[in-house]
Amino acid sequence: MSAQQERTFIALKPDAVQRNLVGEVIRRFEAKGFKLVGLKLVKPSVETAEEHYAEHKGKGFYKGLVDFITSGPVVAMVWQGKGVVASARKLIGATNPLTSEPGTIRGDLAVDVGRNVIHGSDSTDSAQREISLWFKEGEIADWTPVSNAWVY
Ligand code: RTP
Ligand code: MG
Repeated sequence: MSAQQERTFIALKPDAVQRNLVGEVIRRFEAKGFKLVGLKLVKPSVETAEEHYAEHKGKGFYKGLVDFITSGPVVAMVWQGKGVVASARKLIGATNPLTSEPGTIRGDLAVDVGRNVIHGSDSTDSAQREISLWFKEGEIADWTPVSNAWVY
């Protein structure tokens, strides 16, 4: 796999959909230079949400988190590009939007830790796990830009 083929899983949470922030967030990823290779609107099942956030099982916020993420449609996406996993986390900002830097998605667009607009995989291993949890193989389409010469 070349560096440019690294992939991450991004989900716009139900608050992002309700607040009409879908275009704004996608714009930031496109403008950065990453490539959209998977995209769908889904209302997650409790099973998917629980598996997605399995690392947080047993924590005080777990049930509220699963309830929130299953409360309405989310925009599930796969983005591809060099260093996309770590870079997406930087674009997204810290978990608590009150401490996320201005200029980040959460820093610019959110206030509450339980309504922080977006999820991004925290490692390449998590990305692989989450992409296969949310997407079937045929739902991801790599494509070749007419020219990448001004990004890479
Ligand atoms: P995410 O997984 O959603 O991308 O967020 P993250 O990596 O920045 O943060 P993580 O520690 O994985 O937490 C997952 C989500 O749980 C909610 N949370 N609430 N009340 C709390 O103290 C608390 N801590 C975490 C947040 O919505 C967070 O995005
Ligand atoms: Mg996380």
